[in-house]
Amino acid sequence: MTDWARKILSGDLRALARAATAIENRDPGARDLLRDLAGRGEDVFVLGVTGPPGAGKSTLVDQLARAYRQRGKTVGIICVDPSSVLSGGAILGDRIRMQSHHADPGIFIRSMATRGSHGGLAEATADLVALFRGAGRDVVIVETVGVGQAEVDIARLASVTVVVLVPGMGDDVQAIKAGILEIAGVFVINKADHPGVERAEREIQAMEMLGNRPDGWTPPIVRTVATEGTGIAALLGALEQCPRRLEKEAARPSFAVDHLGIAVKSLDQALRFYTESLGMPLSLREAVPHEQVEIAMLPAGGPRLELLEPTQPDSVIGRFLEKRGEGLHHVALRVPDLAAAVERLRGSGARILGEPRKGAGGHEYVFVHPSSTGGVLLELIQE
Ligand SMILES: Nc1nc2c(ncn2[C@@H]2O[C@H](COP(=O)(O)OP(=O)(O)OP(=O)(O)O)[C@@H](O)[C@H]2O)c(=O)[nH]1
Ligand SMILES: [Mg+2]
Repeated sequence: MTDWARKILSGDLRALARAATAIENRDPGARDLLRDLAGRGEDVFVLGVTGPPGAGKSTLVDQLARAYRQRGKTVGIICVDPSSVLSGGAILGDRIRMQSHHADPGIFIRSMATRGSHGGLAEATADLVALFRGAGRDVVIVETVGVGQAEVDIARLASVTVVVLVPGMGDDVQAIKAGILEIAGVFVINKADHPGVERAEREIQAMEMLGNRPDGWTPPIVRTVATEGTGIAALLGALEQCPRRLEKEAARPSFAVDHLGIAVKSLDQALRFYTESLGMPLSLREAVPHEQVEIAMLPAGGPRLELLEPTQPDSVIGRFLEKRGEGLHHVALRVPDLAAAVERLRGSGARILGEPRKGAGGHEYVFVHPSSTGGVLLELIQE
């Protein structure tokens, strides 16, 4: 273990601050550190707070941090601003807040604006959460403006996600995409001192009625006036009732084998072996015209076997069969962030074959040449 990691584990705040900066700057040294800290703090409560710009998220996070401190818990706060231009307002506001907590080592705040791709930001956020977990913060709060992918990213990191809305949004509530319903553990109507609270509540309820969550949870709706601290206790209570995403699934999406691709001369013949003789189930059989193959998918405990038969002799798979005969053609890995992975691999001189493409299921994929991977054609996939 590095000295750096040891210092962080012993509660050294300067070492923690240095690590946070290294993560934000994508300093390669942070990689080793994160490896040392990996798997620590699995029971740390990670609270996601998302919602439209100016809804009062930062003010609310401030109040929550205060409340957790009163209960003797240490807090780490990460404010993510995914707008491409550094929006002075939010970050400046957060800076001022940082100063107001300056005297309390029990609260550690970091603000991040976009650097480079959005994917990079999501990755840095996940790394910061891992850092704060490792550093033994009792609660980690991640604030992000709810725009597009950002709120989905936050939900993936968080044990529970709070969606902050405000009265008077009218049709905007409908405009908030249905996805928000799936990630919300609790809805907050902040600025409950403004008119239109009942209406906003009815609109959220109507949305909840239409939605159909796989886990059957109906997020409670809590009214707050963050500037006055009203409703914070109720919110803490609601958070305790809320089902938590287990650390195992909430952890940053990790690498996983998606499938093994096996080139065969005849799907029918191969399926006779895999399904009829061996007894494996078949989940999908379809033609993929742009790859000039017909494929069959066989679930195998998470990963799948993909059998590929060429529809043209001069296709990629056809030529592979001619040169090498039947056999393992590629290994497909699911990666947390395809764009970031491609960027990193290109930077390190790996041979990426073309640009990421969209597959039929909406996933994106790209191939890496065997000369870079240790002799196996590697397909990288992101859902
Ligand atoms: N009246 C009223 N104003 C509030 C309340 N909560 C926050 N505000 C004010 O709303 C403004 C925005 O608050 P922030 O906490 O910065 O909102 P935010 O959602 O973090 O904003 P961004 O991070 O820029 O998206 C500030 O002027 C707050 O003082 C509330 O409950 N009632
Ligand atoms: Mg804010």
